Amino acid sequence: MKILIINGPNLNLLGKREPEIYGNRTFEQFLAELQAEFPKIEIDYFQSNHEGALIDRIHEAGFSTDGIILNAGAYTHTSIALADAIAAVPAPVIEVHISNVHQREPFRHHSYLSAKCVGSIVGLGLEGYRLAASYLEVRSEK
Ligand code: CA2
Repeated sequence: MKILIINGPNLNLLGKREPEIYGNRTFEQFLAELQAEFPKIEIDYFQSNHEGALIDRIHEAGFSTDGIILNAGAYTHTSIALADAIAAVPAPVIEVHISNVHQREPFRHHSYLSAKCVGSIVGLGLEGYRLAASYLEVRSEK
């Protein structure tokens, strides 16, 4: 079984800035833990600050993996193009947000992506990625 975690713009700064919102671990540290915890899943990781690069990766992984965990960062709230990419691929996509976007500014309350995703996990910190991986593992066994 193979999944891809995709992080969007500014998430390369995780663990380096704004720890009160996003925590103090880098994603690379967290990913190593996740890979150890799910030995049956090949977990790949991609981060980009560029919308087109995110779309290209969704197209690739959407036809070659058992699922995508996507935190599209601020593109969540702006990108019809990303929503179209999610809708165009057969792999299930789980939307994850580290912070509780509904407790933040009103412009973060709407996601163009949610309706195209299998489900969304928000506000549970990095734990959201773990829960999404667990869901995809259970789903692939059905
Ligand atoms: O809560 C999330 O996961 C977000 O997707 C994070 C985005 C934000 O625009 C979304 O509304 C919610 C921002 C990512 C910025 O990441 C940083 C991480 C560390 C330091 C600075 C920014």
